[in-house]
Amino acid sequence: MFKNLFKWGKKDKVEENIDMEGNDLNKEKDLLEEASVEEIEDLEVKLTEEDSNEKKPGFFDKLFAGLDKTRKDFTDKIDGILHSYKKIDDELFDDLEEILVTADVGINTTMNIIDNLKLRVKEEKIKEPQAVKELLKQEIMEIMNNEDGSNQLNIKPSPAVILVVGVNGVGKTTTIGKLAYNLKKEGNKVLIAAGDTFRAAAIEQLEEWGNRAGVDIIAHREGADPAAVIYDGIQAAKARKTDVLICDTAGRLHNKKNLMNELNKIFRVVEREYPEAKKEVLLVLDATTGQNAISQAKVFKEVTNITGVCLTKLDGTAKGGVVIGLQSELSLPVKLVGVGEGIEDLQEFNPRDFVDAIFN
Ligand SMILES: Nc1nc2c(ncn2[C@@H]2O[C@H](COP(=O)(O)OP(=O)(O)OP(=O)(O)O)[C@@H](O)[C@H]2O)c(=O)[nH]1
Ligand SMILES: [Mg+2]
Repeated sequence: MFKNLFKWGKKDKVEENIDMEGNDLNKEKDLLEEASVEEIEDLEVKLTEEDSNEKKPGFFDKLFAGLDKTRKDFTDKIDGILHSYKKIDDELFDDLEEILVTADVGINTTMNIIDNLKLRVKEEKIKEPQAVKELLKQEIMEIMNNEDGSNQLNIKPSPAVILVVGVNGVGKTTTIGKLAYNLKKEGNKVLIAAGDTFRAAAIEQLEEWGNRAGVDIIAHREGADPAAVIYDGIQAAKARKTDVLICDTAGRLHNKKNLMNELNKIFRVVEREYPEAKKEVLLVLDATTGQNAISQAKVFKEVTNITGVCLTKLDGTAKGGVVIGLQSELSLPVKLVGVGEGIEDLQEFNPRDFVDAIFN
């Protein structure tokens, strides 16, 4: 079942073996091969069962505030354009098209939206430029519509395992901390596996988040085999009857062979050791990178079966339109959005709320 999720056959498309910072990853490959998955070394289990008393602000308020820049760049511009026209003509549609493209909606999606708009304006005999705004909102809503509930994490019934993947610095570790916190608050028993063993600092950062969220971490030392960490995480999750095991992974450049080998090995361990668990492969993307996030998603989609996306840093960007492109152009459901650096700044994604927030 799980093995079908991953298209191993395509991994040989990625050939280089140097990471983003130019490090030779063959070194780590050797390390990976030395350590067998069954080897349990330096198992470090930290128990922290503190509960956080922090108050959770309203869901929509946070999303609304987080999307402030996107809304300004997007809706304010649309309002400006629509106000400047006395009648609906091709030029108006060209201007709208430009706004959508610069908001990182994606060319194909933009074309679809504009074509549908033109059709509706004609069919419904709409004359007033301002009326186009509501139509545009409806079209965007339509294009993002996922009524099958695929925007929700597929983690019920428990147990579940969430593998968090993505390139350097997109916000994987931060997202894991926030997600662990949210899931725990919802009454789940949560465990985190520190699968990014590339840097000692990565393990420490995750431990810090684990402390904040009041969730235990399974970690090995720096340089250990990530698959062995995940193996231990699974054994601990089983022993403790954990509902959700969240696994961090190293974030070196996505199109490098060694990273794919590493993910491959992790996936095999999960498949073999935890067949009964629901699986999510969550790709974390940084919204501020706009079309680059879309490119990363395409590459990851080629080598693994991504089941959902977490789009981070929506608070710091006007590129929130990238959500629309991901959902419609790549058919990748956005499941979570990061709207700040705090522990409460991760939200479940709901297309309707999103469109409401950017069209407010
Ligand atoms: N403003 C904002 N910052 C975020 C968000 N999510 C993550 N960050 C910040 O992004 C930076 C990188 O986050 P990490 O979680 O370390 O990213 P990573 O993907 O684990 O990075 P590597 O482990 O180096 O691959 C940190 O400074 C985070 O605080 C978000 O939703 N909003
Ligand atoms: Mg990290």
